[in-house]
Amino acid sequence: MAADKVGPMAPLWAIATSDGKPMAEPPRWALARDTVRHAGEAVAAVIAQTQAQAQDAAELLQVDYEPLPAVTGGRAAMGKGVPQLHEVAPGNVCFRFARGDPAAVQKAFEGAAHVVKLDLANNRLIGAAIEPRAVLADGGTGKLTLYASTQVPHHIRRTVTEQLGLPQTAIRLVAPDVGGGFGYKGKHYPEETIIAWAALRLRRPVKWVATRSECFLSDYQGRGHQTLCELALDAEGNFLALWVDTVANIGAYVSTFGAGIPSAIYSALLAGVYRTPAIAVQSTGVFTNTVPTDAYRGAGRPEACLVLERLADEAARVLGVDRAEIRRRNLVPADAMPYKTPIGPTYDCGNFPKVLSRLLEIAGYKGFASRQSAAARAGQRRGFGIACYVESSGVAPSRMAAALGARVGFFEAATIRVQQDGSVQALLGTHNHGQGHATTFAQIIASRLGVPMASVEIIEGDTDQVPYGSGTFGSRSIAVGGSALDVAARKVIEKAKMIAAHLLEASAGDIAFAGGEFSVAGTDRKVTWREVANAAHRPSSYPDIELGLQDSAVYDPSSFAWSNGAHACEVEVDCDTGTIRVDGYWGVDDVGTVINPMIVHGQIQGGIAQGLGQAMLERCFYDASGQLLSGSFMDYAVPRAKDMPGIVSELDESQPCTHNPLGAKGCGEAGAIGAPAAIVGAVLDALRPLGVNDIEVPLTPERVWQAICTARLSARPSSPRK
Ligand code: MCN
Repeated sequence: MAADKVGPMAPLWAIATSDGKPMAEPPRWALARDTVRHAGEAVAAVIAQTQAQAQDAAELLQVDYEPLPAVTGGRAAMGKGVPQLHEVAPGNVCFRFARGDPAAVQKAFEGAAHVVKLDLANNRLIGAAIEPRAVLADGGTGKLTLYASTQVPHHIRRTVTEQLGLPQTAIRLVAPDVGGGFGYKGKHYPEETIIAWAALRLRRPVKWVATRSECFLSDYQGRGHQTLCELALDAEGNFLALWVDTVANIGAYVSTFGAGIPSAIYSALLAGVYRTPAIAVQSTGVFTNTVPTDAYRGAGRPEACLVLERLADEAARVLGVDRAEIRRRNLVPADAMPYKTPIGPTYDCGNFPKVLSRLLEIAGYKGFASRQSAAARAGQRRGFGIACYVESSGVAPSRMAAALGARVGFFEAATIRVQQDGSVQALLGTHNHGQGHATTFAQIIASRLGVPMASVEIIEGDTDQVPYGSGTFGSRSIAVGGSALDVAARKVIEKAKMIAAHLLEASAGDIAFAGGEFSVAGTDRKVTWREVANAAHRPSSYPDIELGLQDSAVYDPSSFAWSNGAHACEVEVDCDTGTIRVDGYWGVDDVGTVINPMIVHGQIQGGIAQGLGQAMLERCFYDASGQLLSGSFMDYAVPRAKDMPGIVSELDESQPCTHNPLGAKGCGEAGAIGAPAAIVGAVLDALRPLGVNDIEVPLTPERVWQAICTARLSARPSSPRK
């Protein structure tokens, strides 16, 4: 590959550091050269006719490794005398990112009646989609078709062709059903380049499918923060200022969006739903001998939510105020919208107090105290947790993203092609991998064009068919892709009206369109959608109108779509074993106008399952030498059906997004954002009477049991022997 001058893997997001310097961007090759920096970094590719042959051949490879010292923890990697991963990154620092107003924060802290502090870990997670990653490159004798399990086909075509020194037109990238992605399949991987290069070299198809073990070792992981945070409050419990210092363990290299998540995306969310007048955050991206981290469902938002909600609970504890009440006091009121946060973004709409009130109502918060006492009388520990969140869905306004270092535009393109029989093909640059786009996008077309849903075909995931696209991540498909589709549909209707006007011998301005029929206003003269589509394809009678019926739109949002919500859960903790039973889970989510409630509920439920996994079960763990100890499902516990509570989920549609034509805000990550904080809050609430005020996530039975034992031991009267 070096001889063929295959280029390095370039990240698509480069953060400007707080001292104005570019972030450290050490070269990363598809196959390691000289130094291997994390377990799972590929050193060789073996190509054979069968998998068995390839495995036999791989076993013949002899790699002379000289073991080097490793560092795997984010904070540890910043210490003195630790191994340095890259010459270009002294102290293993990739970037130092700062945002907000530290002077205002300092002043507020000086005058505060109370300050609460926490040191919080946000556990590293492994994506674990049902199907592993796979790549197949075909057509080495002509144009290469690269089938890849990616969420971002156009971005991957661009990065692979850039590396191979080819024009983008030399590769057709097709991403069919990919078996789940959760963000980590939305990034560029070495195998995409290696397989494409090998197929071009060998002039025959080459295929690679990861084993589950390879997935554990080499799929990009998520989260991995360690955060010191402090909240200043006045005597009445009003938030005055927030200070956050996060170390983000970004792994051995900067992956595709790996630098943007713990900096630009995470920091923008630190106002949350609250009116905190002064906020300052610094986030340091640190290289370690672990697989790179990147977006994983929520990507920066669950991390911000956990910081804010844990601080809110801690403030309630210290001030002796009810946890719902302290939140109520500090929520941004609905009449303050549009609300400019002190950390940058402006929320266009949202009624946070209404959402929280409704949540507490459906979760029966008023009756919780008596449920808790009844449980205590029976020797059980019961707790209730609350988490409020905002989500910057609809990633991203290209101008904002560019200012924050993104190297790609995040706009979306949609094309609508009407066939002669009136059936419709819609091509979108988004990518469906479990979100139900074929249903919801068809609903949008059907409602706009008045055609049956069954006659609509949604085409995504093929760079030769779809003109451009940013793909699917950041809960962007409805807010950005759906909006592009809406704009394209309006253009198509305008053209169809001209054809209808011709057929009805009227002027286009007099044509009304409703229910799939075009009529001349004030008359009973009408033509159907099908007749217009047919006429558009019969080249005879209307010289002024371009034939055919299709149009395209490019939509670049002017802002994020600010989804928000409040989640609650009730748990019972078994103090003898440390096991947690989640007895109830409630969510009220504002995702703006809902296109398909069943899909939205499903998305929220899936997100909650992942949030529960983060809170209670999942822990990606490397030992000090850099070996991954959680390298299989025997060591890494994802939630199973029996772990899931029944979920009561309500949608509040009273606050449609004001700047996109659908009024829709994203929902794909909502559950994963609120659930960890709600569950951790509930468990700590259950254990506070025992003196347990903190447990590191995930709250595994062992950790919970140890925290209980430690609290009990320290609560014992001191020994008479002393
Ligand atoms: N929707 C709706 N009305 C709304 C909002 C959304 O009907 N107001 C519908 C949309 O039309 C779409 C679905 O809900 O069918 C999700 O839309 P959206 O919130 O825009 O999210 P995306 O489609 O962009 O999906 C991305 C999001 C992310 S970031 C991750 S990670 C994730 C997720 O979706 N990964 C998933 N959901 C997943 N679901 C499955 N099954 N598998 C994954 O890998």
